[in-house]
Amino acid sequence: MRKAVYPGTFDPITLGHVDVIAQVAPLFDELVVAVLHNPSKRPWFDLDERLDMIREAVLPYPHVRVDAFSGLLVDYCRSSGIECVVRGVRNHVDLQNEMAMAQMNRALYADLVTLFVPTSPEWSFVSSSLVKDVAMHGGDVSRFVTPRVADALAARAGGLAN
Ligand code: COD
Repeated sequence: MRKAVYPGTFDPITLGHVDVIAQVAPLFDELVVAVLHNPSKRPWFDLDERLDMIREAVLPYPHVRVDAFSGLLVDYCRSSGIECVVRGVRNHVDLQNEMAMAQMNRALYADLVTLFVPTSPEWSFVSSSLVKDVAMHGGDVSRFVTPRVADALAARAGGLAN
């Protein structure tokens, strides 16, 4: 069985993330979107909210499963029988950071391969941080996230402003 993991913070999932999932899902029997559970990072959305938003966004992709992990990604991969990590790349800055992570992960787990997926150009400027910033200032983020995530961002931004 060909399995891969697409790990991330997904705070929240954007259409850039969904684009990576759409490109890669057909290549594997199972693609696990794995959300890092790390409360010390103080995410906008708690783990369950992020998992629910991802589950809804990946409904069109039948081989995609959503999971959470904590600790080292390599330990999650070992215990799940996964030997391929998918990462999205938007530009040369991403590539530089991703190279270091891929090589560190490989140093920790020699069987692990990282697959870099270039984003489609329309999403190359989209990030979870920027959509939160736009939402925080009352901007329209509906082109960059699913309707459910747009609603959640507006609600959270409103709550933070009060
Ligand atoms: N288009 C395409 N790809 C995108 C876009 C976009 N618009 N936006 C983001 N992406 C890609 C990112 O480049 C990344 O590949 C992925 O989507 C997820 O992005 P984020 O921002 O949600 O997640 P990250 O980068 O914060 O995730 C980092 C991990 C959680 C994977 C990492 O910190 C980790 O593995 N932590 C566990 C501890 C560990 O093992 N540490 C050692 C690492 S070497």
